[in-house]
Amino acid sequence: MAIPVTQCIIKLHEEHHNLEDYQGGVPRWCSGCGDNAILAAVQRLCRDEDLAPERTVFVSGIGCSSRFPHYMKTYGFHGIHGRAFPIAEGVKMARPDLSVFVNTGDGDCCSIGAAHWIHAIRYNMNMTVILHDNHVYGLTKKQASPTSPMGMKSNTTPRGAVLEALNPLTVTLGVQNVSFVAQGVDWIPDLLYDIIAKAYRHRGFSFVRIIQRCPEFLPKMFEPWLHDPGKTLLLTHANGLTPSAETSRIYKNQREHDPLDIHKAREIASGEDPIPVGILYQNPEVPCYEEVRGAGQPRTAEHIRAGLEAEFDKVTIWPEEGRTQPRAA
Ligand SMILES: Cc1ncc(C[n+]2csc(CCOP(=O)(O)OP(=O)(O)O)c2C)c(N)n1
Ligand code: SF4
Repeated sequence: MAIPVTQCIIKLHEEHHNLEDYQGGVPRWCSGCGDNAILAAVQRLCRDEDLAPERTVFVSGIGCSSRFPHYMKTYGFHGIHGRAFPIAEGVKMARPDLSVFVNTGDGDCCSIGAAHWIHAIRYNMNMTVILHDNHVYGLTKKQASPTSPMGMKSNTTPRGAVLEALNPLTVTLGVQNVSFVAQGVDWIPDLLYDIIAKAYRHRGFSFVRIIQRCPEFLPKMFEPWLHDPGKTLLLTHANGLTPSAETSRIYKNQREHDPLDIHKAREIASGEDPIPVGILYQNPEVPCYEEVRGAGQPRTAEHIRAGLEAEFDKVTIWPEEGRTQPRAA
């Protein structure tokens, strides 16, 4: 029997998601916190990509930024401090078909989670990683983080930070198997969206550092960049970002940069003033760990039991005869 046209239209409409389908709890972030802009960009991306909420997972560690999964109406895992990456890797290994996002702060990723971060880059599992870099520990009220600039006063550095800041972009670009590195700032929403969208569409570990304002503890930190568009270096390329005419009218300081060129990417990444914004590096050829390992194969209870038995047999000391192998059947 033919389906009436009106029913077809209703069905199509039902299958398309709108912004509300991704909006979870009301954010508790301070007003003016850059995390709000990141959340808006990500929800827009989910809507535009029509991601099925039940097949999308946001994983985080601990921190203000790590509250992100609560504000998404998808699956989520608000993990433990610094451990977002291994949790996300486990999810991806078990269910490579899911869209996996990681939200992590500069303390969460670059301090307590640094070892996991380095290995996650090398594993190159297909996930979109958003580093909310506000240069400070926000949740625990203003301690210095590894990305705090030298001289920054905080509760743990009352006379000013004495070490040069760690640069998350150059670190990521220095690890084997790096496949995607980009940088955005929370106060240019259209570029923020374009960068996160590029990252999401990349097959592999997409690392996006977003310079994020924390008006509560560092209200003046990014003021010079907010007031002077010339202090932003826009990276443009046919394989990277193509800014709109409106954006180009404001951000005239532009540089053509091919994201395939890792040497230039490293050089650009080491500059912090002007802040480079755009796609620094992308190599779609790097293999993903979950593909190399054939993750996500259908496994029955019998498969799992047989695998466990085989593992246990390797280390079993059989009491009679001091055998270490089961008696042949
Ligand atoms: C094992 C452990 N150590 C320390 C803490 C305390 N702690 C919670 S969040 C945090 C830092 C958060 O800073 P960041 O990752 O930069 O996120 P932000 O709050 O700035 O978004 C710390 C030290 C903890 N929860 N667990
Ligand atoms: S303390 Fe800073 S990082 Fe945390 S919610 Fe407030 S503005 Fe955002």
